[in-house]
Amino acid sequence: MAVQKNKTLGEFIIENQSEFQYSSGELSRLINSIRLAAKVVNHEVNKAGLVDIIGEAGDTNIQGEDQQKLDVFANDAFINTLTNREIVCGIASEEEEDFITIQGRNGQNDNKYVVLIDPLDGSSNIDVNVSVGTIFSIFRRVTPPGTPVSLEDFLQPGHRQVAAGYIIYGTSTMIVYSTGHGVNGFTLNPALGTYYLSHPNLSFPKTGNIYSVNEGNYVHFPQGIKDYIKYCQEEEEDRPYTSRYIGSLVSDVHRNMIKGGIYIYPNTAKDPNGKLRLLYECNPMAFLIEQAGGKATDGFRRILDIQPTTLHQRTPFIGGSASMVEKAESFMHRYPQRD
Ligand code: AHM
Ligand code: MG
Repeated sequence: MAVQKNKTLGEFIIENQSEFQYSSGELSRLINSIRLAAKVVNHEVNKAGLVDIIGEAGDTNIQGEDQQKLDVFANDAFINTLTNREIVCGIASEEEEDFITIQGRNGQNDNKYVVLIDPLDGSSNIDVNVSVGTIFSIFRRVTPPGTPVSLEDFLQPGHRQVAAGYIIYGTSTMIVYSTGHGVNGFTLNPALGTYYLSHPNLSFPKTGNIYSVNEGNYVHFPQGIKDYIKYCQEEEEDRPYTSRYIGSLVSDVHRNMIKGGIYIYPNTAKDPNGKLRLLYECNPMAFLIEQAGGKATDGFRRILDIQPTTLHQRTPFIGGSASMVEKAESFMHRYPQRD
């Protein structure tokens, strides 16, 4: 892959600002803020292994400050950064029951964008030193600027996203995002604290040989998914496929985007709508997957066309290389659609 040497995320944002549909610099500043908050969170996530030395969440640290759980820390870091800079008019987070309205200093907020965020996805992986991520989704508000945001600003179908992305805190820390003009990935040089364009124009291979699903739940899966998993395991020219499941949506999708593969989190008997959240997990990942040439569905509907009805609603999710997702859908369609 020919990568233009040394292009930083900051330079990239400035150079590509004119691509944004309503270019006023606001979206650029917003992505810049996310980049900064991600550095703060990255620093903290990197210290997670020292928890026995510097103390558990709930303890008091050496400076007399209370230790926070990392997902709470990440939530505060993103919310504080976006709030202090008055860069958005509202935020919804996996960690907050209700959306947050951001007041401007003069009591009025003229910003156009709302952000929906999962500050630390896959946080159960932290204790065992496995990659975690942050996922974000950005919409233009539908209510008039200057008025307080309302629920309808957040309950927009995913195809209206103006930008979405994730941060992966892995062997390297990366920001991968899209403003609707393809997907680009930037890797953090921790020595300099600078993100460099490392993965320009990321695109999902049309097909692949990796399937990612928590097979421990197999007995509870819909019959269509069970049949598709059997198909993945059959001995054929290009099969059986390889099974890879990290249990961290960002990491599993990131790997599949580079290598080609499918990620599945279906509905189960226990969780009739699956586990993943539509607004700050599935929508932004589906936006990125589509921008990278892949597909994302709930088995019957395009994820980005689902009209949300509640902030924390869940949805089954199948996303990845287009031809693999189409194949999985074809198995789902052999059985009646769930309600
Ligand atoms: P979380 O938001 O509580 O971290 O849950 C979301 C995560 C995804 O990152 C991951 O793909 C999935 O849950 C794993 O769930 P499971 O352990 O049921 O396979
Ligand atoms: Mg999550």
